[in-house]
Amino acid sequence: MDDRCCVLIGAPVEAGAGRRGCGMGPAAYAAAGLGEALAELGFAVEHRGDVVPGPLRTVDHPNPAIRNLAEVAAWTAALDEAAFAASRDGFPIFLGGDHSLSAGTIAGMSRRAAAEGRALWVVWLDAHPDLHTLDSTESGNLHGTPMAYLTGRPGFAGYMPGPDVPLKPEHVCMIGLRSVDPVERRALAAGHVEVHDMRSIDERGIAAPLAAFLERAAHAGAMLHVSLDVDFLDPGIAPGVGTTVPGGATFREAHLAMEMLRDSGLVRSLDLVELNPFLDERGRTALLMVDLAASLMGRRILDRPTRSS
Ligand code: 6HN
Ligand code: MN
Ligand code: MN
Ligand code: MN
Repeated sequence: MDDRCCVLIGAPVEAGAGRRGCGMGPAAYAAAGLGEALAELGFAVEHRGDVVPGPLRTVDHPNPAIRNLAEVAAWTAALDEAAFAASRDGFPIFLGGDHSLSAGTIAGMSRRAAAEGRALWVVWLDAHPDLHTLDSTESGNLHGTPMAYLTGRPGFAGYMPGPDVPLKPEHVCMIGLRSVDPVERRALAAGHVEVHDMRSIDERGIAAPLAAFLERAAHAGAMLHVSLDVDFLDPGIAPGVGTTVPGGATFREAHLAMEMLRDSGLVRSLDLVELNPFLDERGRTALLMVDLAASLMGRRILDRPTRSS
C-alpha cells in the first residue's frame, strides 16, 4: 500500500436515507475542493469515480417498513469489493452517500485487515449508533442499520451479502451519540461497543476518551477506519444533512478528533457520509467536511486557507 496515495471513491447512495439528495455528495466534495486539498498536502490523488452497484436481486422481508433493501444490498456488495481493492493501492476516502454505504466500505476494509493478519477497528463519529437490525428498524431507512450488520447481529443473512469478517464490538468506538432508539440502547447496554455519548463529551471532553481508545488500538496493532457522519457535527455549523440533531460536536472538538486520529498513525481509510447538498447552505457543510478530511490527512488547523462565504 502506498501511503502517499489517496484513492477517492464516489458512493452516491441515497437508497438508505429517508429523503433524497445524498447522491449529490461526491459532486459537492469535488466542488468543495477535496482533491486539491489532498494534493496540497502532498498526496497523489487517484479519482476512481463512482462505484456502480450490481444488478438488483429483489427479496421480500417480513418487516413492511423496510425501504430499498435490494438497492442497499447491491451497493453493499459493490462497495465491499471497491474498498478491498482500493485499500491495496492507497488510502481510500469514500464519498457518500448515506450511511448505509459503510456496510460495504467497512466490510471491505475488515477483509483487507484480515488479509494483512490484523483486525479492523472503527471510530464511529455520529449522533446515531445505526444499530438497527432489519427486524427492528421502524423508519425502514437502512442508513440506521450498518453497525448491526457489521458487528454480526442476527437477521441479515439471506438479505445482505456479508460481512465476511464481522467487527468485534469491542473494536468499535462511538463518539457523539445523542439520538439512540430504545432497541439500540438495549443493544449497546448488552454489548461491548465503546460509547462516548454527548453527555460524556460534555463532562470529560473528547480528547481523553479518544486517546484511551487509540492507545488500546495501537497496542493491539489495529488497522483503523474512521466513519464520519455529518450529523456528528452541530447543525449550526453543518446544516447540510437530513437528520439534524441539536447539540453536536463543535468545530474545535471535530478538528481535535481529526488531528488526534492523524497523530495515531493507525488510520487507513475514511467514510464521509450523510452530506445532503440539497439541504446545505452555500456549500458550508461540504467545505467543513473537506476541512475535517484534510485535518485527518495531516493539515494543521493553523494552515487552513482562510475563506469568506
Ligand atoms: N444516520 N435511528 C433512526 C432510524 O431511522 O433508524 C435514525 C437513523 C439515522 C442514520 O444518521 O446515518
Ligand atoms: Mn449514521
Ligand atoms: Mn447520524
Ligand atoms: Mn429508528
